Amino acid sequence: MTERIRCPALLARLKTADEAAALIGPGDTVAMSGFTGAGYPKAVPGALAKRIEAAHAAGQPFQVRVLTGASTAPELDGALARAQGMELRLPYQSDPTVRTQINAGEMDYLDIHLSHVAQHAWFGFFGEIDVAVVEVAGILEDGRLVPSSSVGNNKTWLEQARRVVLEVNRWQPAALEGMHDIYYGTARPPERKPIPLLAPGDRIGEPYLRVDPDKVVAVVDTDAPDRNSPFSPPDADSKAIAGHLLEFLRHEVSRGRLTPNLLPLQSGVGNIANAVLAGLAEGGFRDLSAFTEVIQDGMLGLLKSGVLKLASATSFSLSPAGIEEFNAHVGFYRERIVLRPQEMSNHPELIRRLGCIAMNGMIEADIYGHVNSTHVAGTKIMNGIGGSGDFARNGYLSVFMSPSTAKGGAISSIVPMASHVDHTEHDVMVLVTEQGLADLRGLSPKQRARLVIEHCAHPDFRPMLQDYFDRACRDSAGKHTPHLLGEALSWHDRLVRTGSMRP
Ligand code: 0RQ
Repeated sequence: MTERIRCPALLARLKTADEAAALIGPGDTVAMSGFTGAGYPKAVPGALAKRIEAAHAAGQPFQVRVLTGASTAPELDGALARAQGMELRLPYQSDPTVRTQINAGEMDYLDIHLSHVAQHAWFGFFGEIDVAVVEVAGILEDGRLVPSSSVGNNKTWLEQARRVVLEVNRWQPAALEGMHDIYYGTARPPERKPIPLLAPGDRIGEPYLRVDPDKVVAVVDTDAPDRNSPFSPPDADSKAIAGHLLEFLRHEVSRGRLTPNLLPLQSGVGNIANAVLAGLAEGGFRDLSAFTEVIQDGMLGLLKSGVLKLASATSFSLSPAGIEEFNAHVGFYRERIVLRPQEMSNHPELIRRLGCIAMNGMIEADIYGHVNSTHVAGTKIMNGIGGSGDFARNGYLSVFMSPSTAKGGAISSIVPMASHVDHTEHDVMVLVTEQGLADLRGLSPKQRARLVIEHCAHPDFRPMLQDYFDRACRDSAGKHTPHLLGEALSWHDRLVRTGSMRP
């Protein structure tokens, strides 16, 4: 244990998870580490959930407000939600119990651009942060912290919280030490200066997190794995989507709009994103770079084969096989991977400067190119906007991808009017489904609609979309973005009433 906790003053604050959870009270705002199932605290949230359940059993109210980096795991989100312990949650989440409670109106949820979370905390928009619960991979003799498998908002949580609980997880590879780049040059407006990062692999900060040791009220020793679920192989639709996108990128290279090693890639998480990465591996590309949020198994493979020369992210979300691969070739990966705070990995200034190629999933797009990433039928949250807005608004290219139908063909992902808009027509450049790709750059709304219907819609829904568009062009009051307002959301209304968008 002293190997990981080398600071005597902090070693003296060693406590059990139950003792640490006892320092969190009803109504507290608790900021936790964790980003896409990596680097979240493994023990204190469960102990807190038990306390909350005991309080509820005794008829006492007990809920907390929970802030994180992004999604976590059943041990955190799942445990606290099952205990009815969260009054409010922010930002991105993907836990089924949390989702159910948000959609039942039992929990407040703030869905915020991931790059905004830290600064909104500095600006005081979330009120005071009572406690930070942060997983680290180790503590140095002088009290500085070796970050864990994700950085997320930890720098901000450690700075802003009144009390700090550290979980030191011996399971995290010791070799993580030195891979992080924590930039301490951020300031509030009007004192802000340019961020001196000019290439995806630049190191502009320091490898450790700072914490005021006087604020640390507990140090908890853990030895538990990240969520690290294995990936399923890409299905036919994902492969088709990846194929269209790769053909488009090759076309852009042939037109001289991209160089053969493209521009820094940002890739979302999930099945389609994995298929795109797998496609890049087979597509003849070399010496690419990634400026993204999450490093998944696929990226390790690309680094190893030389397709990618380096990757910058905020989180390291690997399967058990990925962890094994990383540990076996630590020396190689350490030189090619940088993990940063999410306000840097997702920073609009950096994404714009580097000219990222942003590739993200969507729930639906409408014929004019507005994209809904978050809400089923306009009212039910799926996960959240995550970093898709940070990258789509500021990237050199913004691509959104989805199969053209969902739920066995009952739902069309291309609709007359998006039932919720996360990315407006002004931020969306390319739409891809397994049917094809629509390059919307430089087109007016009506030109975009023709292309989206023809290239992206499923053949079962294409005639209905064409009919809607034709009648809207004829009967709409305004002819710039023609709509039939009484009918525009009728597909979603039908879905809610009958379970299908089909007539
Ligand atoms: O539901 O699992 O119950 O079957 O949505 O859909 O097709 O597997 O695709 O995993 O890429 O997720 C937009 C949700 C797509 C994701 C979204 C249902 C579908 C299925 C998943 P089931 P797929 P994906 C980087 C960037 C926002 C955040 C983001 C997302 C489930 O990409 O959360 O981009 N994006 N972050 O059945 C009803 C539709 C539907 C639908 C799909 N039109 N209507 N249900 N589904 N389309 C990462 C971070 O920021 C951390």
